[in-house]
Amino acid sequence: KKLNVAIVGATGMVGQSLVQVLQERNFPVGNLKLLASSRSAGLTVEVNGQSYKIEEAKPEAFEGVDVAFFSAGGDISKELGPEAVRRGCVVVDNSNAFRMDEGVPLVVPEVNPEAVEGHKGLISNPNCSTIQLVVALQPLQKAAGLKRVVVSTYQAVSGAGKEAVDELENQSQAILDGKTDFPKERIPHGGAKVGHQIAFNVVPQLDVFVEDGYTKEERKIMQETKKIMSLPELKITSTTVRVPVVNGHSESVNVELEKALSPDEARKVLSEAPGVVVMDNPEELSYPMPVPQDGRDEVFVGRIRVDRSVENGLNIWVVADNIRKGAATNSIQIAEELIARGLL
Ligand code: 2RA
Repeated sequence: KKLNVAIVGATGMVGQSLVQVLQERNFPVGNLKLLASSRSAGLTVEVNGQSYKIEEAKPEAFEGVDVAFFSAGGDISKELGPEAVRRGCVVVDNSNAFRMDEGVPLVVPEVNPEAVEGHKGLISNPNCSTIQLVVALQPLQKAAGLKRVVVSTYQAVSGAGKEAVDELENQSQAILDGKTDFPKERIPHGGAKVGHQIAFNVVPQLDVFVEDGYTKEERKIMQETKKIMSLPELKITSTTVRVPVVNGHSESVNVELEKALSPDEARKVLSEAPGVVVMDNPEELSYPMPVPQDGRDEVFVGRIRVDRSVENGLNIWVVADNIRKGAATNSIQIAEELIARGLL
């Protein structure tokens, strides 16, 4: 059966990737509506040589739509998500508006596909840095039980949107041209009083500070991981860092396990896990990196080694395309899961 699909936030990086991934995966699209703010309405966007006209995102736009992918920020999701659901549409929301709400499934299909069963019209797509983390943690949890997780991220500027990508490129060029005065508006977050240079730099702040010295991004990783993995008591801490990479988030993940798991055993369970590619051959300098893994849908894991400072400790390195697996692809996989279960 063909489904009528809407994409809210169609002009953004995730919105454009959604159009592309729908095509690549042969998602059964009947009518495709691309929605955005009134500012963009009337514009056309090109994806793979095909052009689409943008319509204004407003409640009536969801009449007759079966599934809507939202990626236009939390405020739009809060305003229009319930309007879409009221009109019989299933919403897969990429914002953080509803992720921690009880009754709203937060889904990574490789980890908790069954969570879609309880949905009431709205399903949340987790934060990009959480998605790649849980895809890599789940096989370790199943094999040996997680006792504690320490994650440090190296996040690309595409996570902060197209303007942040432009800013990194413009700053880099300006610096190479010997300039010292250039815009610093998007990092650590748009709207911050002070912006930081991201070109040739590293910024240990993503999003705003929330409590106890943590940032919102760090809190998302910790809270969302517990919800998706159904491990409310999991000991987990995180530090999130923006790096001058265009696309692809990397994570250094230290785990303490309940039972011993050798690096070889970890490689085996990870390579058998859905959505994971193990890339771990130090002799050939083979490990995941954001540049070669750009454009891929899998989560790549490498640098698997023992952490001898604790009992049953392992270090792993996890890389994924944050726009695809971290947002667009995961959202579409959620809809595919709904279809497979007869829920859409
Ligand atoms: C980022 N996770 O990378 C955030 C939002 N996608 O900036």
